[in-house]
Amino acid sequence: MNQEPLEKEKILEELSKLKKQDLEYSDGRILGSMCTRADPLAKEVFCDFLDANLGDPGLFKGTQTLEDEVIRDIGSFLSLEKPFGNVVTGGTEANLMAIRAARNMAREEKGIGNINSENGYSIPEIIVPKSAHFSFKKAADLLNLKLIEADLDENYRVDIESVKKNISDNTIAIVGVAGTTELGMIDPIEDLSKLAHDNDIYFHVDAAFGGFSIPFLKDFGYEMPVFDFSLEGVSSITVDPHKMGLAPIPSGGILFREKKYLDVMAVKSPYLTSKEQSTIVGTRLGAPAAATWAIMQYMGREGYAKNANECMINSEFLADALFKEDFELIVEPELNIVAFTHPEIPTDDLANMLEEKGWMVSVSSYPKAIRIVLMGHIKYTHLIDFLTSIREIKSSLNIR
Ligand code: 0PR
Repeated sequence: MNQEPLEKEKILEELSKLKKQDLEYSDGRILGSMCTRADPLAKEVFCDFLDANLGDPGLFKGTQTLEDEVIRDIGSFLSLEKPFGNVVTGGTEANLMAIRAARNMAREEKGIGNINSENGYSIPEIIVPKSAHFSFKKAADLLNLKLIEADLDENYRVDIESVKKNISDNTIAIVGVAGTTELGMIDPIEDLSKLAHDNDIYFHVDAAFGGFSIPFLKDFGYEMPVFDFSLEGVSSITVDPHKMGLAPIPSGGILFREKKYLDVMAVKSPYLTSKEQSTIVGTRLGAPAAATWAIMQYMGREGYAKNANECMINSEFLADALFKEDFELIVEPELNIVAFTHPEIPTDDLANMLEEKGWMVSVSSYPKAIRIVLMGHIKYTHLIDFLTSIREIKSSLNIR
């Protein structure tokens, strides 16, 4: 730490040097991220709300209204007129809140996880697809739950029979994913919802990635399965503005069907302007809610539909082009993620060769494949350049 205060110019100069080491979304080289470039309007609004604290909402009533309106507006495209929930830091916190609500609800209503003189203590269980995001591992660890991973079918969607088989007296929640992290697949949410409802089990849908595209792709005639609150078994949905919602980081969304899910995890906050708090975070920045509100107004349903459609068109183009270059697609892209392997090139080697050429791809774990997330910052011209690199790699390995 410097002893003497530094001058502003010197500080900014140092910052700019380090920022130059960061990649820019607009270069089109970030191919494995679900986040994207923040819109200038969102950046401006974000800075304007940098000292608003939603942890003490009575002091920031305007910002609280913005958060409420964001949640209400997200509910409007997820078939829920009056949702309850929060703008949080991202999908991890949203999933954690959902599982915490489920855990507390099951404890309160069914006594699951209570110490009981007859049965002793049984650990509450959650059933998630094997493809679920690792945030559920954190949730299970933090909340002291047993995590059960259900098998996937041949298209990497959860196998409903495997979920059914794993239900026990200690099941406190079932999770389905609408837009899996690695492949962008949509689980059979309708079947899961029915299964959960019939068994009186909390059902959470993780639509962190798909939530801001599936509803809008329907407007363009894409056939998309139902995944939202119109299904009576769905208790909560994660949907992240900082992914396909184009909001700046950090902005996650958690929506609950009923207020009781917030109430069951509320703790008293007697000396604050709100007397109870259900969020995990205490002092809570208002800027993400305000910036998300602004970008949602700015995009409108039409803007989101156009963005989602363009991402899908690019995904289909890339998938097609790779297929013609003899790559194997893991699945037909259901959302804007393309995952592929080459029969003659080990996947890690291919990822390294692409990185040497400046392409930041990611490698999926199940199955192992190169995984490209086609966010809006990736344009057609970037894909043409990418395919040129792919051909160069093939020819350097004498593959036709
Ligand atoms: N649920 C799903 C379905 C997700 O894909 C993710 C994250 C989460 C929850 C957790 O969300 P937060 O990371 O917002 O807490 N999916 C991406 C992933 O882990 C996030 C990401 C974004 C990773 C940008 C890398 C990156 O450059 O792959």
